[in-house]
Amino acid sequence: NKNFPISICTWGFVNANAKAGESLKNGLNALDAAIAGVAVEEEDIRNTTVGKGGTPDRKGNVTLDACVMDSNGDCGAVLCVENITNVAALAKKVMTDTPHVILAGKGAEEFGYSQGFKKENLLTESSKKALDNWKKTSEYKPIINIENHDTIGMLCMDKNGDIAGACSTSGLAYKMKGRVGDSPIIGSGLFIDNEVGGAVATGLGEEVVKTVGSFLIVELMRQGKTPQEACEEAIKRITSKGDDYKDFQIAYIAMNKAGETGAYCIHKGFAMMKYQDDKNERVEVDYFNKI
Ligand code: SD4
Repeated sequence: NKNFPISICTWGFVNANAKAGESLKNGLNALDAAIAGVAVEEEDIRNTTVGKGGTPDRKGNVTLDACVMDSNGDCGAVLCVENITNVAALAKKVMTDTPHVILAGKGAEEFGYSQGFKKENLLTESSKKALDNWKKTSEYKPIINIENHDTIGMLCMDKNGDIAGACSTSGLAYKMKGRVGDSPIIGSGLFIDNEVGGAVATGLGEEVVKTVGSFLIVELMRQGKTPQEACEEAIKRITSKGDDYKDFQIAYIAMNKAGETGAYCIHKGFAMMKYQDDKNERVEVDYFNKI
């Protein structure tokens, strides 16, 4: 099938998506390609919303959330992990090497070291300065489209047509200590059903969790909606609740079993990357708030 392989990811993460797309082209399976893709951003300290260099909580701790889901319906997640960069890979280890699906905090970290993950300082000097600056007002307000890149969520379809995904984030800047968002919550930040398709989310995690966004999108696709229609419906579930949506961004991307993709968000400024037919393209995504 000429449509395979395919890789899509949130925001303009060109290199991450190229890494996943090329890995798929070289025959890697969907799950490992997605993990390799998100690792590019986890390791890039210039990206202040994922992995090393991620923005800390208000106490100065960089705490990461990630999950993965495979085409056979297995999944793994790590919540609020410190000192380990490649948390999507760690989430896979939880899936493959423990009897559990989720590990949190110190337990996840210790498990990581036992699996050979390196202990690293994730807090950069510039993040420390930015935190000191933030403390002058301590105003907690999610910023719409942080530097036009944010949490990385990735969906891959490999040469066999199997779909898997990964999601990795440092969460919202200056969150409360211990806060966990949607990104490591299976069904909210990511969901895959290899018979139907997959979806991932980025944006204000609290609102994604309340509507179990990614699971919702996959179920809507199961009922016959295209990925685009399903993403639009999931955004409308949120925007129809009141006017609060004016102050936060949420974006979804989705892929179905036929290799069709879709994406939708609340506010202008979100893009997704799409690798298909050997091309890695940036796709500007349509949005709800047109005024
Ligand atoms: C979270 N969804 O922790 C993530 C972060 C994000 O725009 O995507 N921010 O809520």
